[in-house]
Order: sequence, then structure tokens, then C-alpha cells
Amino acid sequence: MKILTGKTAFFDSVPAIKYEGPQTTNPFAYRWYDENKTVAGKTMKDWLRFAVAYWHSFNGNGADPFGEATHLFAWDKNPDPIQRAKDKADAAFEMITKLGLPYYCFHDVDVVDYTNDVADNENRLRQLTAYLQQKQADSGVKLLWGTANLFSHRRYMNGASTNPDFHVLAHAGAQVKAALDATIALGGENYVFWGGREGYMSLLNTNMKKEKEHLARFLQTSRDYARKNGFTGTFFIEPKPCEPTKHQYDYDAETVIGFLRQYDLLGDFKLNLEVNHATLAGHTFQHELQVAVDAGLLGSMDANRGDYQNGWDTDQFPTNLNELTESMLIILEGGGFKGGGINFDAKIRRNSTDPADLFHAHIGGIDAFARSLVTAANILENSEYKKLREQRYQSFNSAEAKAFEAGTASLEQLRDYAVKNGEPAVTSGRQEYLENIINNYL
Ligand code: XUL
Ligand code: CO
Repeated sequence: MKILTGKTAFFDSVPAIKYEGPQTTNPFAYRWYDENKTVAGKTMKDWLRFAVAYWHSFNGNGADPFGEATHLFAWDKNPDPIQRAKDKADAAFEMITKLGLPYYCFHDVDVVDYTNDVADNENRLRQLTAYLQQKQADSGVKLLWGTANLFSHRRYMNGASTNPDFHVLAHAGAQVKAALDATIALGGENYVFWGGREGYMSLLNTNMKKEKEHLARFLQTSRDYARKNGFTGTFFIEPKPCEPTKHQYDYDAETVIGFLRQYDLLGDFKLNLEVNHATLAGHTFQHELQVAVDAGLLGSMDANRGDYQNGWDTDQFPTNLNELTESMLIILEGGGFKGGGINFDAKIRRNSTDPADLFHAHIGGIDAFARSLVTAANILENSEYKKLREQRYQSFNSAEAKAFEAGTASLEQLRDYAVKNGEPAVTSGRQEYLENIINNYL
């Protein structure tokens, strides 16, 4: 891959990151991510399909609700919004190409600042789309997904497509139209809807039924526009139960799947699951993955990790090998992502203030996934893991159980089986043994 720098290099002190193996002492090298290495029949690059998220790395400035910006990065300084946007694109493509990753993802307002003028915003995004087209052509980096930010502007404080004011919904429509145009022009492979303001703060002022119908109609209308204009990729819904809204309609994987089924959207939409969102919903990430895989709807994932000591979306870079290995077991058994990949929706900490920290963060996350992929493939191929799980259900191979599964056994027949066979044996679930398998293969 060709390393791209713009007029200025923003990461002068950082070399191109290459695979050097687990023994290396070089902090700017991969120990596990060897993109062309074949694991379980596919290259690491093809299994993992890594993407850098524009927003956290190039728009995030370290500000928090208690304090001002701490990331005073050179690409975010130019007073002219178009030039600043181009500087950001230069920084993004320098980092992505130095990391050797195949994809990036963005929101419309990450790419260029928006004003309150719809036509001006469309024009700005078109200018930057042309700039990004050139960057993609020069580097070979591709757009995994685009999206519109329908949550930051004050007009969306009561929702975007679920806003009680149709006028606000129309603005959301204008924004999605422009973001879809940009995604299509850039050959984006998918398009994401994350509904941070699609929900309610109080039921006292909310007609939930009407709002959910509007959400569904908005998705259908957006899909129809994109299809009419040549978009052949997949739409993803990204579940999250709360934050910023008290209750969000896209609560978790099961809720979203039910919603997609109810509104006949399953043909075009799949799920983009995020680790920290699962935590907030009271689930493990593995649970959310399994729900999506079982429904054939695992589209993509946003990689990060939360903090078990607090209840908000801390979006830290993923490092937990046990959690990631258990996740990769599910992803591998499910055959991988349907259209998407692994997007680092994660940010460096407020006090990580060196541009090089962005590299350390990504290198750590990338290697953690690569190592977990190798470990999970090894477990599936060589350990008893699959067999033990299968054996737990072996009683369902009997003729009586098969009849039950086929719906041809009556409740009376179940009763007769129970009487004939007496009290069932106590059988171990062997959880600790299975947990040891994970650690033994790490
Ligand atoms: C917010 C979040 C978003 C989506 C895209 O929690 O995850 O950044 O990924 O809008
Ligand atoms: Co996300």
C-alpha cells in the first residue's frame, strides 16, 4: 500500500507499521496482524476487514463535559473549514496507509463542518467527496460505510426521524440524502443508521407508536432513494439502548431484528454491533453477536470496550483477549461479517495527547483482534469446545425428541416419555472446563 501524505506529514515520527512477529520489541510493529496470513481458510485481512473511524481519531479533541480540548492536533487548526477538512483527510489517509488498513468510515460532519444552510452543506460535502475520491484512488483504501450525524445539532434534541416536528424530520432527510450521495460516489460498501436521538426522555410527552412508525418509514424512504441511485451495499442499524437519549428504540440486537421484521426491512438491513453498546444494554458482546449470527444478520461491528466501573460509553480501544477470543469464536462459526468489518469506534483518552498515541491505540486493537482470531481458529480446530457443546444436546437425537422438534409430538407424548424414563440424570455444564480451554489456547 502506498503511504499518502498531503502537503505536510502529520505523523513524521511514525514509520509504516509492518508485521514483525510476537518476539519484536518495536512498539511500531504488529506482533500478530500479518494481513496475508491464512487462518481458517481466509487471510487475516479478509476476516477482519479493519476500518479507521474518522470521528474519534480526527475530529475528537479530548474535550469532556468537564473540560476543554486537550488534543491540539495540527490537522484541526486551519480557520478555513474546507482547508481544515482537507488537512483532516490528509492526516486520516496518512494514518490509515501507515497502519496498512483497507477501510475507513465517516459521518457527514466528520468530513467537513456543516452550517445551517442545507445547500451549502451539500456543496461542502461534494467538494470533500471529490477530495476523498482522489485519496482513495491514490492509496487503494476503501470506504466501509458512511453515515449522517443526526444527533449533534440542536434541532435533533427531540429526535431526528422520530422528532414530533415534521420540519426537523425533513432536515434529517436532507442530511441522509447528501450522506448517501457521498457514500455512493465513494463506492461505500455499506451505510449505517445509528439513532442516538431516536427514542424518548419522557413518555409523558411521547407518542411512541407514531415515532416508531416514522422511524420505519424514514428507513424505507432512505433505502428507496439509495437503491434508485445505484447503491447495492447493505444498510446497517447500530443498536444502543441509551445515551444520549434515556430510552433508544434500537435498544439491542433482538429489539432491532424484531423491528426490521415488523417493517419488512430484513431484505436490505443488517446489524452493526458495538461492544460498549452491548455492555450498556446489560448484555455481553458475545450475546449480541450470537443473536445476530443466528438470524443471519451479522453485518459489521464497532470495536471498542467499556469500563465496568461506570455506566457510560467510554469507547476505549479493545484490549481484552478473553472477550475478543470468545467473540471471534462466534464470528468464525458464523462465517464472518456480511458486508462489513471491524471499525475502530474507539478514542484515545483525554490525556493521551501525542499524535503517536493514535498509532499505539490502533496497533494494540488490531493485534488483539488478530491474536484472538488465531486463538479462536485454533480452539475450533483442535479443542473439544465444539464437541462438548454439541454433546449437551445429544438427547435430541432420539426419535421422540426429533418428533418434538418437528412439531409432531403432543404434550401427552412428552408426559409419557417422562413417566417411562424416570428422573433425568444430573449433567454438568462444564463451564469452568470450557473457560480453561480459552485460556489454554491464548
Ligand atoms: C455512538 C456511536 C456512533 C455510531 C455512528 O455511540 O457508536 O459513533 O457508530 O453514528
Ligand atoms: Co458506533
